[in-house]
Amino acid sequence: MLLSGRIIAHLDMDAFYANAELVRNPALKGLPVAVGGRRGMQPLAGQQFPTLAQYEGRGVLTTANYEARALGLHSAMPTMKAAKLAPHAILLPADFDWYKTLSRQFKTAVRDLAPNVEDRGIDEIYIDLTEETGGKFDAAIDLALKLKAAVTQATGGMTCSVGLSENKLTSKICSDLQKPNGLSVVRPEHFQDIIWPLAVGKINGVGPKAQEKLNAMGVNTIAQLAAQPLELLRERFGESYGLWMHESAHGIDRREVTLYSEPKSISRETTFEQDMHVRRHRDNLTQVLLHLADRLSQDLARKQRLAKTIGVKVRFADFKSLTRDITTGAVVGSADDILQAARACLKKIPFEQKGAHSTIRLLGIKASHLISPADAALEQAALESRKSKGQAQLFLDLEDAP
Ligand code: TTP
Ligand code: MG
Ligand code: MG
Repeated sequence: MLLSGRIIAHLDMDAFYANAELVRNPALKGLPVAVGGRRGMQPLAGQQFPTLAQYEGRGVLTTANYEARALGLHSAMPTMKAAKLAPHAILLPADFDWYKTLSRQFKTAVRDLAPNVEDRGIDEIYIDLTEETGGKFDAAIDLALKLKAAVTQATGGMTCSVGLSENKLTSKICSDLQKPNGLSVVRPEHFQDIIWPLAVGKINGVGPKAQEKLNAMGVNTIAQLAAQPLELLRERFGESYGLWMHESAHGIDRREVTLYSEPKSISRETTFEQDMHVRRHRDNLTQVLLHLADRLSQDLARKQRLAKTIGVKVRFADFKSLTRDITTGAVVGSADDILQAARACLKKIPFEQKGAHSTIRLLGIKASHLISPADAALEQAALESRKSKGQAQLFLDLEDAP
């Protein structure tokens, strides 16, 4: 694995949900806009858009555009609190389908220019630019500017911010340094100048709890974290997390950009041509369940995964759906094991003798908490050694560091 000489970009869309609303409604341009309202909120007479002042309830904002942030609004802020700060700011309901459409569009535009993309959720990606740039930062800056322009073009005018460095960790920190519409570069020789003065919480993986604990130790900046003896960090935070913190503070991150995202779950389901009564059509349903378990087992085998959790879904005649799942404690992959787990789940569904909830129109099985057979074996071994030694720590790979 190449450790130095890589160039990795982190690209994150600016105020994503809010700017997505601006794309389809240019009249919002220049106005403070927050997303998180209730569907169906209407503008008051004489106004074009609903405002925060109209909101009552216990929701939180998903995001706010930069005009609204200037008024103090931000993601996860209780909407009522936001309404006190900026009653006249516009409040729109979230429309995830629209945001997903724009998400696909910006990712496709990037992949057309630089295909080594790792999907990190709705509004951000890592891109390995090493091949395209020969590991040269000047070339990477040129390419990053092209990527930014392509994203804006593909989304009808949305902007993004990009961080460029030798690894994911640093690029993730630095894409945030000049938002919105930023491009920030941290060459390895500038790591200490740019990154060390920042707060430890800027490291993706140092959450509020860890930050609090570090602050209590007198460690506020990344420079101060870097100055802590490794042994002390290991003692306070555990072997693997302590080592991870130490390396992070020194700009070491070996993670590669992974081009495909792991499926979180795999499921199979069938909608019946005619509704099935849970008693009268018991035999048919058993056949269907067998078939689904068999298909799911094959899907898992093809993806080389085992499941820790199996769930079932039923949709009743009145279209109400219910799911139940169980985590078996062992990993499952065979059709027999899946079937057995699915049956246990079905026992937890409150079927009725008569009426809408005695008849189903859909049956599905889902496998989740997926794990590779190799990792399953490792976990099993760790579990057994812990049992035998009593306290030995579960070995965590660096890749698993939060
Ligand atoms: P972020 O990239 O964290 O935020 P952002 O794109 O809104 O703003 P920034 O310019 O700082 O990147 O999150 C992307 C989207 O995810 C965001 O637009 C809305 C959603 N989101 C939530 O629903 N809840 C949250 O708490 C956060 C942080 C984001
Ligand atoms: Mg964003
Ligand atoms: Mg983001």
